[in-house]
Amino acid sequence: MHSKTRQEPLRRLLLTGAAGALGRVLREGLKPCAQVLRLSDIAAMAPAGAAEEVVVCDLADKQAVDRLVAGCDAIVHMGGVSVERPFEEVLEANIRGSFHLYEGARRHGVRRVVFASSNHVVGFHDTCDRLDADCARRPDGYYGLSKSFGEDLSRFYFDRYGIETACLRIGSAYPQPQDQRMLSTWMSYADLTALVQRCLAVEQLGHTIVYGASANPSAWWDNGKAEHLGFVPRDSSAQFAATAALPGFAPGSPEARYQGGSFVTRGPFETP
Ligand code: NAI
Ligand code: 15L
Repeated sequence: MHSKTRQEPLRRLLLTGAAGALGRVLREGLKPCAQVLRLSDIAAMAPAGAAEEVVVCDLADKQAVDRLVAGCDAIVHMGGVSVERPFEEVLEANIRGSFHLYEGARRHGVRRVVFASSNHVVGFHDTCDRLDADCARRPDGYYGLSKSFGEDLSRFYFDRYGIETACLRIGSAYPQPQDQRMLSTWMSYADLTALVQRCLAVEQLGHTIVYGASANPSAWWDNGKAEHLGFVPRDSSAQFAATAALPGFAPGSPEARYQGGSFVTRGPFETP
């Protein structure tokens, strides 16, 4: 049974990563959720439209993030390094960046965050495993570790300061699956948008971990412990299974064995 939803739109909602692939989708999809949408990224964004504010900001800059968060009621945090990269890059954008964001939320009275975590927090689980929100975390690289840190960070800020967070362990959010693995991990843009909207609207969010996937036949993840969100995916990868021959990993390879796919063998990026 999912909790009631609040009727009033937020006054000001901050969306980080607004220049990114998912940020550009949510820039449109979140318009009904707030009177003003504050859009931020380290990269240039399209000019502000009606009821929008555009702020270029490096998440690694604590003072800039503090100014960015001031005046916001909630945050959808999509910004940061979004693939497996050297630790130093991940440290600045994702680990320091999420710390700066939560410190800003604490200082400025933000009460809710929707945090873009990732399936790579559990990427070294076997593709035969079916996972729920309480499974052991098995990060599959520095990127997955940074998202695992974000999940712990947000839990701490909930337990200590009551700031609610939904951690979205997003699978593969693209217009359509790009390989066999994505028949299990795919999430449509419409389902992603609906999930973020639910996380903003429910009255009781607490600290929730939810897997971001459409209603795929070969799903690996169980959202039974996130039922209070009332999120019901409408799309499914089944529509793509029989079409073009989607590439797959070599049987028996680590990429085929583990849920993280190609991430499990990237790195270690040794610098001379
Ligand atoms: P993306 O790479 O297109 O967008 C990320 C944005 O963050 C970029 O526009 C980039 O400029 C910005 N950014 C990077 N470093 C920054 C910094 N130091 N300060 C401020 N902004 C910075 O990634 P995408 O695909 O849009 O993903 C959005 C979020 O969702 C990311 O956090 C990613 O880790 C997460 N995610 C995405 C999945 C997907 O299938 N697209 C799956 C799982 C998680
Ligand atoms: C992620 O976390 C990445 O941000 C995205 O680009 C995809 O690689 C996705 O995981 C995936 O596992 O397909």
